[in-house]
Amino acid sequence: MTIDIVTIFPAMIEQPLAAGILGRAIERGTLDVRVHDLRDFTTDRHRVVDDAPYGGGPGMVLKPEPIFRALDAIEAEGGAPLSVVLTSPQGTPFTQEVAQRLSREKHIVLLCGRYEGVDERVRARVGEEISIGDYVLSGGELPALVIVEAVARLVPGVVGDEQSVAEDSFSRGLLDFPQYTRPAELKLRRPGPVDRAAGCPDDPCGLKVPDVLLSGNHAEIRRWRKREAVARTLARRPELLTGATLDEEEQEILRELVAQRDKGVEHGRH
Ligand code: J9Q
Repeated sequence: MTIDIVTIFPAMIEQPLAAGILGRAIERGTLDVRVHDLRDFTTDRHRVVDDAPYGGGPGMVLKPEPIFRALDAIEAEGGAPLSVVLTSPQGTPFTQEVAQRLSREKHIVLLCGRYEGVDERVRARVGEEISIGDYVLSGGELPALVIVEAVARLVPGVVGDEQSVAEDSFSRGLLDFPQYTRPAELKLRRPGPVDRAAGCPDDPCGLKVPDVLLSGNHAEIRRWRKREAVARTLARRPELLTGATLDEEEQEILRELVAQRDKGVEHGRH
């Protein structure tokens, strides 16, 4: 897959992409990411990419011509018409489903917007506008990196273990179950603030790994993990359960947990 990124801050994109799983995929050639400095597509001596908004007001707006020239140059290299994605707060929410759809494209172009805005006429060349969430940022560079990472992970060969990508709990619409590693018991002198959350009767400080995970009983471990994943999703992100794909066992667990919760509500607990 080829991803072109158009930005006024190429260094913000290049450095993070060189590290980790994406860096290796790029080295191997599984993924081709090309970063374009919008200033290289200006024609004036001062390489100006923005200007004051017509109608007045604060801030600067990205000028249209350098963007059109950059997109024309990228299109000329590739030959085929471009799928241009603009990162902006006005965009449709970025979800795993959107990442899956984009990962099936051979070539996408990410255009990094600015907080102050992009000349509206650029949208004639934009196929879709994507927001990664509702918060204020100065520019679309970090959103573009988020999109690249989420999309690239779904491209065959980028992540080592295809199986784990396909089975990822979030792809199924569930939060993950709790994970532990050694040691089986943490011997801390002073219980920390995190400890209250765990609160098992035999382990009030939550510093012991649940016995079931040490039992070697793989059927029971699988059941425990399902219950934890469903319970966490119900408690923290109940709206995810509407679109989740649950197997029979998970549906049964969910019915149990909901019945238990509703019984609690009836008795005045919340
Ligand atoms: C360009 N806040 O925020 C969330 N998704 C995209 C953005 C964004 C922003 C400012 C400029 C993109």
